[in-house]
Amino acid sequence: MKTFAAFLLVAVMAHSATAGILVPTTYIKSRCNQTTSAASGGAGFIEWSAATADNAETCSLTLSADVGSMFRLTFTRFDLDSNGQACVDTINILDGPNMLSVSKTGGDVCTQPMGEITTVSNTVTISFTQGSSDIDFMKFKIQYSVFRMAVLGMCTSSSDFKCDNNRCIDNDNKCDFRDDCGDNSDESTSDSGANCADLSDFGNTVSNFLSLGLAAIIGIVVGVIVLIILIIVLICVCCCNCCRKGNNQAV
Ligand SMILES: *[C@@H]1O[C@H](CO)[C@@H](O)[C@H](O)[C@H]1NC(C)=O
Ligand SMILES: [Ca+2]
Repeated sequence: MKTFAAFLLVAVMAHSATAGILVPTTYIKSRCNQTTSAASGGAGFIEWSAATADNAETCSLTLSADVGSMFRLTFTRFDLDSNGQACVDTINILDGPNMLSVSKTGGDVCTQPMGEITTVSNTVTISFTQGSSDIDFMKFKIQYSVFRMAVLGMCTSSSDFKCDNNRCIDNDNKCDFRDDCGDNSDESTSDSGANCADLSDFGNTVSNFLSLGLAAIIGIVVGVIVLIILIIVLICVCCCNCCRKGNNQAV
């Protein structure tokens, strides 16, 4: 059972690594003032720039999804620059043409992310003005997911996963350690839900092992090594006996 849990962990990590690569990061600066399409049910990250030190530059990026789709945005990083009184970097988010959230002003809020943002339209625009010229390009990171609402309790696409909150997301975004539904039901371990692998078994095994203490762990490790050496010696002895027998018969 424990080996199985370890196997599952490796499988899940391999899956999420691939899923992580498949989820694209779009840099606003390299798509300055452009519109880019977002796959229906898909997900990705938005960042300001791969690396830059440009001063006082404004760029916006519009993500456009199929009609009927909506966006869920959360910040996984938020670290705008401040001059002590106000944030010198500005981030604005528009739902279709409507301004949704604007950067707060005031010294200490520049590192406090805006809450979760859910659009009602199928386009979202992120506009950013870099107010300072430092080399810090890690200003913010937005995780987005595109979802549709289920119709009569059903998702329209067979490759969709239905969240508990009636949103439909792409199956690929299930069990990838990111909350794409908004209620985290795509990461649920329950059989009737997303049925993601339960890693707590493996965690318990590891913590039980570590709680044994150093002496016990060394004891177990030495024991295992001795056992392996014994097995190797036994195999060698057996082989030698067989060879001798074989040689004797040949003579
Ligand atoms: C993008 O739009 C902003 C604001 O409308 C403008 O100030 C900026 O010069 C534009 N940048 C480019 C590269 O088009
Ligand atoms: Ca997910």
